[in-house]
This record gives sequence, C-alpha cells and structure tokens, in this order.
Amino acid sequence: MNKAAALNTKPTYDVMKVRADFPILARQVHGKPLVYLDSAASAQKPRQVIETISRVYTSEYANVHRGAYFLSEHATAAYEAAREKVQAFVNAASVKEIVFTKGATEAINLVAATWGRKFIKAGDEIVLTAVEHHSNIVPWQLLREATGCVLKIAPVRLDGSIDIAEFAKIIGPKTKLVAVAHVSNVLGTVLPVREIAELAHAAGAKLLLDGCQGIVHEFVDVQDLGCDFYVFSSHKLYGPTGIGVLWARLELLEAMPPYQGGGDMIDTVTFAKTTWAPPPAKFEAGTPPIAEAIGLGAAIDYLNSLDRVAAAAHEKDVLRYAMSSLAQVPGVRLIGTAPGKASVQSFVMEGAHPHDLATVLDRSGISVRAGHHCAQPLMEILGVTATTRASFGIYTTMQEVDALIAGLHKAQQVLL
Ligand code: C6P
Repeated sequence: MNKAAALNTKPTYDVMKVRADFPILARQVHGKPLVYLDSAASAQKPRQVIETISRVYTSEYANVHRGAYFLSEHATAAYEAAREKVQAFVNAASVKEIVFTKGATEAINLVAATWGRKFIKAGDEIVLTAVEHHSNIVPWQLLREATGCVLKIAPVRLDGSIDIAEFAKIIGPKTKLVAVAHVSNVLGTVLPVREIAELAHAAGAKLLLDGCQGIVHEFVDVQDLGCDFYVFSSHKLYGPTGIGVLWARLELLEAMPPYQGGGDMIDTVTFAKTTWAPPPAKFEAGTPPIAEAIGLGAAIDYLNSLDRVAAAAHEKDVLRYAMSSLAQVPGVRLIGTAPGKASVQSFVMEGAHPHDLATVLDRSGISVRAGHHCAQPLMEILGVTATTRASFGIYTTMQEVDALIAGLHKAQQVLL
C-alpha cells in the first residue's frame, strides 16, 4: 500500500464507501478521472439527496401550507420535518427559530434589512473581521448607507489567525453587532467564536456567525456557541442549491419586522392593515423552495448516517497531508496556516497566475477554485490579487491530493 492509500484507511471511516454514494465522483473530465477539490464553493451531492429530490417531484410534490388534500399535507409534513432536522442538527432550542432562506447570503441580507433597520442607528458600530466573505460585508455596507452606522474591521494575522486581544480593542460601548465568519472560506481559519461571543455580549452587542464553511467542518451547537444569529447554505453541506438557513433566538425573530411581504407570512390581511404570522412563517413569504428544503433534510440524514467524528478526522488528515505535500512543491507558498484550521487550503505558486494554474489543473481533471474567493479586502491585506484554493470534503482521498501535487509539477513545466 502506498503512503496515500495507507493514510486513507481508518478503522471507522471508509472514504471509498462514502465516495460510492456520490455518483458524480465516478465521472471523467477531459478524459481524466474527476478530482473534485472545490467543495468549499459547493459540495457534490450524495445519491440519497438526489433520489429524495427525484422522489419528491415524481410522487410527493404539491405546494405547502395551502392545500387540504393528501399531497399538499404530505409535502407540508415533509417540509416541516426538514425544519426539525435542521433544528436538531444545530441544536436550536425551538423549531420556530429555523427560518428557510435561499442561502446564507439571503439570510445575512435578511438580518441586515430587518433587525438592522430596526435596531441600528447612526453612529452605532458593527464589527466585522478582515477575513469576511463579501456576503458578510456588503449587506452591512448597505445598512451603513441607510442608517449612518459605522463598520469596524478586526485585523487578521498573516498566518490567518485572529488575535483576540486586538479584536477586543475594536469592540466598545457603541458596538451593536459583531458579524464574523465561523470558518474563513479562503484561509480555513476557525475563528475563536466563543471568545468573540463573550466580548460581544459583554459590550451588549449581538453576534452573527456566517456559518457557510463552519457548518460543514465543525459540530455546530448554536446554544453552546453563544451566538445570536447563525446562517448557512445547504449546497455546501451536500444538499441542494436554492435553500439556506437563518437561525436566530426566538425573541430576536419575534422583534424583527418581516423581510418580504406576500403569501404565507401573514396572519390577517385587509386593505387597511396586515398582521404577521409568527416566526418562522413571518420570514418565508411566498411559495418556499419545497423540494430543496426536503433535500437539505436528506443531506442532514445522510451526514447523520456517517460516523461524523471519523469523517471530521479524515478531513483533518487530508488537510495535514495536503499542507505538507504542497509545502514541498518548489515555489508554492501556503496562504492560511492558522493552528486548528478547517480543510480549505489556499496557495500561490511563484510565476504562475492562479487562474492559469486552475486552467492547467483542469486539463488533468482537477477542479480547484482560483480568484479572490469573494473576499477582495482579505486579498489586499494578504498582498495578493488572487489565490488558488483546494478544499476538501468527506469524500476527498489522499490520492486526490497526490493528483493535485502531480498536476502542479506538470503545470510548472507548462507555465514556467
Ligand atoms: N463561498 C466559496 O467558493 P452563498 O453564495 O449564499 O451560498 O454563500 C455565500 C458565502 C458566505 N460566507 C462564506 C464564508 C462563504 O464561503 C460563502 C460562499 C463560496 O468560497 C462561493 S463564493
């Protein structure tokens, strides 16, 4: 058994068995076996999720919350069961705290447009970090335009870690909200969110966690994390696109005005006055993404069917192997080396633009992301315009890391 194969084998985690659940991983790209190393952008889907969505549309589909007939009642029960699965997955205190959105981006915009417009005033401060994704920057800039609030940015060290002492200096009596990534999509840093929660709450501020990458690699217990809002997208969690989650403590959701008006979010409507349904319906105007929500539920069932501790350990092993292998490629510099990081690895290669590198790797069947990763301010701080990023999931093998390394050596011959 070679080194890579040996590292793949764990008594409790059979990565090849997991891979067999993901039909797309068997395909070829440009005549080469697919090596999919872009799960941080969007994860591939297991057969169990694909079959659930197919089954919904084949035999179980109708609109929800509206029909007094069998199919509609069935679809409603399945949609609401998906909400319960999410509740259990993140350990929310109540199923009423789970709002379905179309993704993390919409969830953050929802908080900014509702809670933000109601509770943030001119001069109030919102604290972000330098590692944020545009989805956790731009909604707050829109709020700044609307309210005159101030955005303050906590710095990141060059290795990608957050200096909590520096963070503490940014938070003050005017801080009303701290909005940070749970895990950085560029650096893989797992932010010290419990310490950040303590700092935020000591200042009387709320904490929003952008859990887009966090929910994938960490065990999320929203009550234990001490946050007030937690958002994520299904498509990075092996579920379908078009569905995401906003979790917020119930009293916050109750105090927030609606985001959009329409069907399903009302209690009574007259031309003179409309009253709202209680959360979560208040925030789910219109026909929701029904099959997508049920598909997310199937993704959660799938993840729960695995040994998740072993899966997480496998991902960490892949990351460690990738970091040490990449570091040995001449001219490669790792971007993001904070201790305890999640399995996302950015790098630059001397003399090769990340986009060219990604294109050459693609010819070998290897899918990686290149660019600014929707984190342009972070790129500026790191002094790069772009990076190449390999990100790993529950199905990534050590041999795929070897393929990446071989692809990089090949790219050096082509590009340098
Ligand atoms: N990051 C990446 O390749 P949406 O698009 O709403 O599903 O997720 C937005 C988002 C928000 N926060 C973080 C930390 C993210 O990583 C993402 C999505 C992808 O890194 C696509 S840009």
